[in-house]
Amino acid sequence: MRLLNLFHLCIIFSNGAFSAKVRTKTPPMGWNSYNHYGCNPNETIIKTNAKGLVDQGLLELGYDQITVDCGWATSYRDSQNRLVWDPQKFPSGGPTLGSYVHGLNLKFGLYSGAGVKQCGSETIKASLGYETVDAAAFAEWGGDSLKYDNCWPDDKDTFLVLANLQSPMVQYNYPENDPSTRFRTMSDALEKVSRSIVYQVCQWGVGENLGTWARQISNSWRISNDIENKWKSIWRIANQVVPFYKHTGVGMYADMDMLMVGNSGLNIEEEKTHFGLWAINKSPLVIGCSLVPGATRKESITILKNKEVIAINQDSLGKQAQLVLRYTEEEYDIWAGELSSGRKVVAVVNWSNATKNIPFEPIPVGVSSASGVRDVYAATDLGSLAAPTTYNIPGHGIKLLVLSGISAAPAPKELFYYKATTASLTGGAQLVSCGTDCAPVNSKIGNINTSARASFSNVDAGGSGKKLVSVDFINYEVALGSAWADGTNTREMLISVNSGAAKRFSFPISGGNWFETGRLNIVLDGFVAGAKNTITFTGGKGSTWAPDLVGFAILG
Ligand SMILES: *[C@@H]1O[C@H](CO)[C@@H](O)[C@H](O)[C@H]1NC(C)=O
Ligand SMILES: *[C@@H]1O[C@H](CO)[C@@H](O)[C@H](O)[C@H]1NC(C)=O
Ligand SMILES: *[C@@H]1O[C@H](CO)[C@@H](O)[C@H](O)[C@H]1NC(C)=O
Ligand SMILES: CC(=O)N[C@H]1CO[C@H](CO)[C@@H](O)[C@@H]1O
Repeated sequence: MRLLNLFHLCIIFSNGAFSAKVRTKTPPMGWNSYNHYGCNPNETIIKTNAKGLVDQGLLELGYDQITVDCGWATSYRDSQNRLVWDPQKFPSGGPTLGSYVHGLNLKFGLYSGAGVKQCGSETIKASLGYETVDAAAFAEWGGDSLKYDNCWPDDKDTFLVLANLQSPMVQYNYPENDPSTRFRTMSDALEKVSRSIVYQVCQWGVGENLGTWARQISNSWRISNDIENKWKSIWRIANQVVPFYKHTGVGMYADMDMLMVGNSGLNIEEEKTHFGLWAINKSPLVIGCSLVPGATRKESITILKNKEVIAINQDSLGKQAQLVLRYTEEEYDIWAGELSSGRKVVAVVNWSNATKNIPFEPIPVGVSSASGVRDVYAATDLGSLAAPTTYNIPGHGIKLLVLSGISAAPAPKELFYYKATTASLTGGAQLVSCGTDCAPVNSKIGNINTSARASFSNVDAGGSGKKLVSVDFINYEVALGSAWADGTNTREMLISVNSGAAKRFSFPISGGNWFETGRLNIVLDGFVAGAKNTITFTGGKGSTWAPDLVGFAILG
């Protein structure tokens, strides 16, 4: 026992003192019952999908985990206090199903939650208070991973319904410790069993600083409310994952939720964009459609089987991509990330619903030239790249490129920085002091809306015309409850140079709370030479707030 602990310590330290044990070097891949079958899995469903996964050649591509999501257990525990597989839905029992899954060379994924009951049920038991006995059972049943959900965080149902008028099943305002004790308790219990069980936290990003605590106790962690089978979910989750590059790495990944590819809510271009964004951000790739042969359209299966996209996701560096540049009115983003062997992945995302010619410059992604440019979805080599170019991208489509033979471009220099503290404010806009937070200024301007402005005068842009500007902002509008309706996690700001036409920008989530700064790179035009410019920031949308503003840098 003592030896085992020392061994664990070594592993922990070799990956940094504040990281979870690496149980999966690359993002987990597999299939999960929830997106297609809801909280209603059964033995037939799991077996036919497991077999379908193997028969359609998905196992050999890396999809090696089959997870039975919510709904598998009963409303009672057995005489040893263990969870019980529902005998109606799983007549052969869980361990036998585990053997079947293992017999197909697949891993057996289990599901429970850090609450009294499972999601989607008024009665089915989850693991809160029974972590030790449940972890032991998961190991004994041959479990290889555990998705650990966040429903019914306590049993004060009636009280909560009366007091807060919210569903006791899903409590977005449930007070979470930092790190969350409920999720750490299961992590500790899994450490003590003799089986390596990949721990997949599904806490939805309730509370603050998820990336900071979740990476210490788990191998992946859900960053947001559930994906819906709709295009708007892709935009929401892409905006939510942006700051997590600070926390992800080998063995610890931000989970953008299970894939909707193949569930018919997205068209083929949208499915490619969805799969591509999940891949570059190193999200687990967990198939959520039916893999019963013939049940899902062939084009969707082809997307899921794209070896080159999978290779980007499974790259040995485990590095999440970053949002490099955003053009909101032109409706596109440039994302980029590092891959092994000095390569880079670049994604140009067309958020508009029309086909567009979208300009792409290599310098902002840190490339002065690349001798190899692979258009991943077209499976075509585009030759080399050393100058700005243009890509024709379908509506809601993605241009996914892998650049190799790269000669790096030096990062653009920060010529001037303008702090929130130097702005003149109108309307309700207010300077807020943040102590040591709101880097690098330690203050921010809040309450910016369409009737409030922050203006910076005597701005030197290092020359006239178009400039690359990095806006330091704070947005922690995580849109948990509102995600189901039209709620958005982005905040809009209008920015104008020298009283020219204002441009609108959508700001993503910036960090883990209302005091962690994020940086969005944008291009502004209309500057004049010398310290003679005025830049004005104001709200971009009706009665909603703009992001808080920390400052901005002019790059050159
Ligand atoms: C599993 O679910 C499917 C689809 O709902 C149903 O046809 C089948 O009878 C169920 N099997 C069991 C064992 O419950
Ligand atoms: C594209 O978006 C515009 C504006 O949001 C909308 O009016 C139009 O109906 C959409 N077209 C398609 C083909 O979805
Ligand atoms: C902007 O915010 C202020 C409070 O700071 C509020 O009084 C005003 O009504 C808001 N404007 C709009 C258009 O919502
Ligand atoms: C950056 C950008 O243009 N964002 C738009 C992307 O698409 C979604 C939905 O399709 C819009 O809501 C955003 O405004």
